[in-house]
Amino acid sequence: MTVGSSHVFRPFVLAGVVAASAVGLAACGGDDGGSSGTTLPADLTVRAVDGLRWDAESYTATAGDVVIAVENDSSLPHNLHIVAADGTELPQVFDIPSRGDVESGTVTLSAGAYTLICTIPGHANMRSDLTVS
Ligand SMILES: [Cu+2]
Repeated sequence: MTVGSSHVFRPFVLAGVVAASAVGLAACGGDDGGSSGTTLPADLTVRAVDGLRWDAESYTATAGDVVIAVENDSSLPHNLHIVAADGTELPQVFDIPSRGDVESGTVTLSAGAYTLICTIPGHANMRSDLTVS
């Protein structure tokens, strides 16, 4: 019986020392509790008011990192979505479920025209312009 020449070589490659696991945890914690302060250091404040509307029909901001504070000064829950002129919706969404809620965050905006909307059913009237320059 002839066994074929099936020499299996398993070359061991001694690759240097495996680097120890250096896992860097980047923890970003930045939730501010409901501080009862009134004035937030925001570049742009958008307020939902009774009558299913934002407190202004148009807003302006300066291109770059824009700190936006969204306040609920109405009796209904709202959210704020930012839609660019080409219809693209920015990933940041501000939820303000009840009166007195304020949610703030930083959004990087380039110059252009945007629309601020609330996507809650029946709130289609909540549309305001945001001009970034
Ligand atoms: Cu709404």
